[in-house]
Amino acid sequence: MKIYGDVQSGNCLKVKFLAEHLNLKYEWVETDLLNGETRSEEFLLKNPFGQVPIVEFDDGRVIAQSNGILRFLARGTDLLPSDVFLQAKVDEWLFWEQYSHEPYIAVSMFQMFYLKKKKEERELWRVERGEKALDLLNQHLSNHDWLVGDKLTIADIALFAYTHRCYLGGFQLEERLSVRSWLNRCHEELKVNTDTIT
Ligand SMILES: N[C@@H](CCC(=O)N[C@@H](CS)C(=O)NCC(=O)O)C(=O)O
Repeated sequence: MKIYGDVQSGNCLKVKFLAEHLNLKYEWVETDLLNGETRSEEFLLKNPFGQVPIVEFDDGRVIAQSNGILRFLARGTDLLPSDVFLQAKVDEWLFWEQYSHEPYIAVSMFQMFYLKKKKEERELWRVERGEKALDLLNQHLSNHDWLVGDKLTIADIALFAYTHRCYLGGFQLEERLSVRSWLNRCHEELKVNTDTIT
């Protein structure tokens, strides 16, 4: 299988972390966002949404949308519980991540990291919502080790991806101790380079 992605993008890193954790064989195809590679005619044939990540299987079939890819690749493993209620709890976090976390944290990161804006040039309304998302995460993790159940799931992987590098979007975790401890637990499980923790 091929994973098309940009190594700086949390949405793409989710898929990389999962593939490595499950020891899946894959070829990484680095795709340059800023040079419009996701909007080329050739790429749009694979994914009309014009975005990474995508996975392309040997038979040419393609799946887009990071959290949908996680769900597909994690099926049958502990990372996606077989219990349907727990699966729905995982989905709660996956949908929340895309609607209430990623648009604020990831887009602030995009503005600072890719567009080289200063911290004070971020959009205030977006920053406020990002801060709220991190507070909510901290609150939940103050009495849970993992987002769902008692072990790592794709909910943790999805939320870990942007949270562990949120400092790149000007967010801080110093006082969010429960998030920090959870990030360390995720790091231990995923063996991600720890120098990215704030
Ligand atoms: N909801 C999508 C979002 C994907 C997304 O926003 N991808 C960005 C990189 S993080 C992208 O490919 N941007 C390039 C573009 O829109 O042209 C997912 O979770 O996969």
